[in-house]
Amino acid sequence: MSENQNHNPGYTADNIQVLEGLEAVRKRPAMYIGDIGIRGLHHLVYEVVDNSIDEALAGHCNEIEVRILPDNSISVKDNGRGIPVDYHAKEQKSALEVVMTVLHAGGKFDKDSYKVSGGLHGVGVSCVNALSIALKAEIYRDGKHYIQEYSEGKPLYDVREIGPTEFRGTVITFKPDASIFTSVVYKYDTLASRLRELAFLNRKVRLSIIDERPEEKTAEGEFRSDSFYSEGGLKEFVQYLDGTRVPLIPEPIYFEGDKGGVPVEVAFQYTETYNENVHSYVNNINTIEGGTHVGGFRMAMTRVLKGYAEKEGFLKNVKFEISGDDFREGLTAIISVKVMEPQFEGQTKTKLGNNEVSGAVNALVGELLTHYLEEHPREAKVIINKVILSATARHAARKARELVTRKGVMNSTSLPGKLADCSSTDPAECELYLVEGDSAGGTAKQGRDRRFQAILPLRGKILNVEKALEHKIYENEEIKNMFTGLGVTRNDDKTLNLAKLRYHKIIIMTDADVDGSHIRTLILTLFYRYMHELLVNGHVYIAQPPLYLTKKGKEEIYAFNDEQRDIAIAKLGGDNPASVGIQRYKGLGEMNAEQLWSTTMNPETRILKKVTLESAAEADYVFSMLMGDEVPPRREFIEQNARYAKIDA
Ligand code: 0RA
Repeated sequence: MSENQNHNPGYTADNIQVLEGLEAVRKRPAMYIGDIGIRGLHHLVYEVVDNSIDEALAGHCNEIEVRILPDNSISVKDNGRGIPVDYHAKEQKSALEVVMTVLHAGGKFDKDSYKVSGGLHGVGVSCVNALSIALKAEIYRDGKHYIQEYSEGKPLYDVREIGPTEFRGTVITFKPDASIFTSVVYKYDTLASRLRELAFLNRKVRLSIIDERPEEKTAEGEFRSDSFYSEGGLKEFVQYLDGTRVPLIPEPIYFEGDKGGVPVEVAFQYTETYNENVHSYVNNINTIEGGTHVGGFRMAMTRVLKGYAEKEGFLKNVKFEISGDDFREGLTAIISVKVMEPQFEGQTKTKLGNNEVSGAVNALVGELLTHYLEEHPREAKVIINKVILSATARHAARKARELVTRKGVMNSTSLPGKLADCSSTDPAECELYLVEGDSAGGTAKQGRDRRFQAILPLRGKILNVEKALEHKIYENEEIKNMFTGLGVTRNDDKTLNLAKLRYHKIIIMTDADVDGSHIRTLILTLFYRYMHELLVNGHVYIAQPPLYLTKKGKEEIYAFNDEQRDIAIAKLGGDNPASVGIQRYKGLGEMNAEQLWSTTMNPETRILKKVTLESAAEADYVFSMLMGDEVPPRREFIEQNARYAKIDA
């Protein structure tokens, strides 16, 4: 028996406070974990894994293993020091119990360590505990195996020592409370993507995942599993992102250091492409909206590269101004900083606001890049030539672009002829359906509620913006229609002006076949590269037309997937499934206006999937792969049946 079992947990003021704290989490879970949907559900795992990552950052842990158990419980195991279990007279409970039941108590017992990790909301594992119907903490420490279990955050018993062990570490197993979350089914791909990202961001830590749900087994009958490990960290992250792009210099450039107490890590490389792909992280959190760290990086790149180019005489024959954008065309970069007290701003609270970080990144990248250019004149020349090429192309294209972006169509007040607008002028209630093909567009026009639903049919091929120079995209008829129809324009700094956005819901409606999914990806790629803010602000949705109509006599049931189809057949057919007629919808055109309305457009009954940007880096990788030149990885990706962006129901 250990000391910590001997006390009798009296009903102290402390206990009351703890219960109130956990009750607050259960009453307003969204305030603590963001939301109670599929996203919040996955955040529980990230929160627990982040504690293990902290232990790894402190240098005590190099293996983290996530298991999805058959009942959708999650188990996170690490080989760190183990959460302390010693009894605290003052708190009248073990350190473990404090960590598990007191809000924000995580770092309390380890003042020396630099705790900056922690999920988007940094709320600590006690929130996970409060939102779990069952949680078990197992600690392996000093040769002993300890255990404590909780329900809704409340301990079921004091910490127990249950035997000897050779292992050292922590295992947290929890089952999210189904009365709190709208869904309690985990997505393997979502968790795996995050672990891959964490492996790149925290080099030399192995993060693995295994899915022990029988229904998720692979075709070969095995549990799905992955193990992520990166020796090179950010450098390998950049190489992964540029997997289907052609780099100008074989190795990514990597800088690391500490400036004014801010640890900064940067890796980047230039490729033959035209896009800027700068991804940033603060305390392992993807800052999708950027912020001061990205600002500092850009300033340093522009300042140092420009200075070098001038000093070395590269700009003697360049007769026009080189802009900041020119220094970033074809640039893929990852910026990762650790900030003690991060201020997150912006629509989705993923924009870093701390001003001191701008200076830190600017100074560090400035110094190390200056040094790099001095030592690598050949590479420096390749980079500067690329910048000059970008500037030249931009200069040549400027007239064409100005025509469309300013004086021309993008600023014109007249709406595209093909747009069937709605009567309401309140953007908050207005929806724009982007519909594949004139025929389905016609059906949608008949079926819609014209008060608040507008239809823009898209005809023919949509330009693949991944392979096109910027000015080309403004010359494309369908893309111009989307800009003018939506009422958005691009600012000179490449941000999107949303002030006159005419619809707050933009719904992509394509056929449920290969062509339809291709067109959807083309539209999403356009949004991702040129109307990013629409995705960040959650304006983009994907319509879900039914896949089947099952029918017996007068009774009809629509099915949106194979499982629903089989259920419908069983329901309609009873003992005689063969008596049920099944129509497979290949295209929207096979439905009449009334059917399209009732299945896909009526807000009361339709299913819309919201497109969110959970990880911008992963989206970048997928779009460049799907739309780039290399075919083999794309085929493999489509065969694996994964997706391009996280789509939340
Ligand atoms: C505080 C102090 C110490 C370890 C931890 C926290 C710790 C927390 C978690 C959460 C998941 N895994 C973890 N591993 C360790 C150790 C203090 C010491 O041993 O000196």
